[in-house]
Amino acid sequence: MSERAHLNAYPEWARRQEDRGVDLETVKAALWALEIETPSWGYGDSGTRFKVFKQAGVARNPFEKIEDAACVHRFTGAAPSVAIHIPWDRVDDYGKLRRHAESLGVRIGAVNPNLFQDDAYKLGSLCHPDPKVRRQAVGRMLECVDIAKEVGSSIISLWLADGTNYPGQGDFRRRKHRLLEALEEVVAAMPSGMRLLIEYKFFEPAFYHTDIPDWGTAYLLANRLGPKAQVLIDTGHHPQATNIEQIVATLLDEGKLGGFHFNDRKYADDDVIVGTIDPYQLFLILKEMVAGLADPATRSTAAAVAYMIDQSHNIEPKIPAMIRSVTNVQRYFAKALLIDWNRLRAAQESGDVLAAEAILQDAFETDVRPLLAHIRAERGLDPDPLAAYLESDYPQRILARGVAGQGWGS
Ligand code: PSV
Ligand code: MN
Repeated sequence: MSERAHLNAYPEWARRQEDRGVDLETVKAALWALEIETPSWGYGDSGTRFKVFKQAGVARNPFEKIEDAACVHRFTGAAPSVAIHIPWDRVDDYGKLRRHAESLGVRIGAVNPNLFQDDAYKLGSLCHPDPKVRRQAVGRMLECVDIAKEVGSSIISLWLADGTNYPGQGDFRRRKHRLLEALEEVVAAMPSGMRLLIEYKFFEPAFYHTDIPDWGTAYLLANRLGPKAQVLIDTGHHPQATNIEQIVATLLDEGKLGGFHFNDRKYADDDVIVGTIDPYQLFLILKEMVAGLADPATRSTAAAVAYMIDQSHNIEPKIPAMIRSVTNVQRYFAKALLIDWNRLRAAQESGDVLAAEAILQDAFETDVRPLLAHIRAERGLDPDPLAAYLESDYPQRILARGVAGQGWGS
């Protein structure tokens, strides 16, 4: 059923929610405050380590990737920024890239230094035993700081692929010291207002150890680096069954949650569309954000959290996949906004385990499609962004690009 059909259900839906005491104006404002950044690399060709299936119409350069990101924003109204990856998105004139984005109604968001594809990084980058290689990697990060200044971005987002393949190959503590020293230099070069978000991942590409494997290590580094550094949670970067929402709550409470990379997975870091495998987990993560936004103690940290998509669409069409990702995050955020917090607190305080759990289920099970269709229509958007995209001339128009998409490493 098209999302459009849900528009008619809104008046009745709204009455029911208001009867429950929901303040719909607050819910709507919170929904539009949710801005979801899409990644430039999601508009290029990507694949698994076995095969990149090239698609017709895929963006051929950073300018076209931004055009596609702007298209996602035009249809969803909720994705006003695009993350870039250096060197994949290296251009001669970043002012031109910035103006290009702005002319299309979007802005450039997080700048991601890529420290994993140069031959020099075989044994690591910022943790490499050779100071010359470390210098090269710090240089890449400083380049990203300059790019961020030029494009008007306030976020450097670091995923460090460093690690070792065999016990004994490296010295954990020495590598940690090198990493901290390198990041101290980067943070010192960042202007005030710019943040370094430190991502962690417990495996890949190294087989034995990873230098920033978990949130504890990322938090430790962020703490040592001071207020400009925070942690980034990529939902696909945890061992199975990790309680990610608890990590969200803890980092928020410590003022150290900086952002998310959303994606979903069944097995490892699959990078499939957020909300397609474990929507309840996404809801529980966003519940912690809703709680954090409501609490004066965590509000400013929560309000500055960057919500970013980090996915790799290998077999599905890129732009529709991105539209669905954005609307999925909106959907589960909307459900989290409907939690009856007063009843939940009362159930928690009185030890009513079953009631507390049922209150969350009640919000999760609420069909929010009438609400989302309505707020889009109120803003002059189509209630069904994906259908509207497919009916537009954009999918046809981009076919003129041919099968020449920019891909990993190019
Ligand atoms: C690594 O798996 C990661 O999550 C990092 O965020 C990278 O920037 C991104 O994927 C794209 O390779
Ligand atoms: Mn990521």
